[in-house]
Amino acid sequence: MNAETSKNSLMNQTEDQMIDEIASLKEQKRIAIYAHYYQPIEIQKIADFIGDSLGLAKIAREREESDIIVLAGVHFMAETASILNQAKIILSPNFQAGCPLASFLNVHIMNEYRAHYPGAPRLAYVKTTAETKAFSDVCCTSSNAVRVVEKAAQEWNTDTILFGPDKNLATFVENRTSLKIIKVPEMGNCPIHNFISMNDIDKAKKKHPGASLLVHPECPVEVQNQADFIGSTSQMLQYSQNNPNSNGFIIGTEMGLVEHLRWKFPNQSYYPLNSAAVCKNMKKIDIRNLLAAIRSVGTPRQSQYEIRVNSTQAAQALQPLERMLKYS
Ligand code: CIZ
Repeated sequence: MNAETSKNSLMNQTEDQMIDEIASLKEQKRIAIYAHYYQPIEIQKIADFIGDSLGLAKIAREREESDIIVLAGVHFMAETASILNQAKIILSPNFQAGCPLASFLNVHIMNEYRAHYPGAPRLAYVKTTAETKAFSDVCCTSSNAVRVVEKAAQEWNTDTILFGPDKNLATFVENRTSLKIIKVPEMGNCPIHNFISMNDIDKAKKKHPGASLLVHPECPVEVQNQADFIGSTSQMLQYSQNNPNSNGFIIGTEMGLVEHLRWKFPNQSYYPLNSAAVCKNMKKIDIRNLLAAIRSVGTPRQSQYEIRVNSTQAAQALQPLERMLKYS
């Protein structure tokens, strides 16, 4: 099927037909679909694995059954999967799915801060480009940031850490350690989480009295301070399973996680802290472009969907990721 025929046939198919075709093609071509918790729920429902970025990258490393992975998530997630799985083919259904937070930090900015704090380790949150990771000493995710920072401080024998790019996660870490956390840059933030406000908490608590408030550490610190629990997506999921509350849970993160929890745990009640917390980049992946990526496998069009971090950069970026895995 050439590109034009493929496009035309996609335009004429219903969503159910496309989902059936995805299911049969991924069997035939031995392709695995990995989806982040922030993906549209219809993508999560057809995925082989759902998780946070690190969880997905680790599964890709452990699983042998497929050498081709379609990563339904934003660009840095596909890059991370490529760094950790150089022998596998990683496809992204939409190269336009970027991450505004990752754009806050680059090698030039890191270098400027480094000049002021030459002995401090450079810590890159997982929401960074492969290039930034390659220029860092250690990576972290929102679930292991505190532990990783403490271990890095010990290894570098310093009390100062260069931490980028999320200022709210940096404050979260700073408040839980006695270390000096330098935000690189000062104002880096995820617009979806940073937009969640105290007003949202007032409204949600009035509407759902008695519900537990779970928020992501990328939310502003005043919002974090009101929470019953602060954690990453997978930690929020775990918390709600370990601490059932008949009055439900108010979830302070991107809407995809709320939809995931409602789907997987229908006996509990989950309410968004702000239902406008929708990452438009995550939602750039849809059934149509996912099918187009899967159809491309084994054709000349496959290269249009491939994300491959080159081997030199991957080897450099692997070190901070491996260091994180060792620390956490
Ligand atoms: O690590 C991830 O996937 C992100 C970006 C957030 C989270 O809490 O899972």
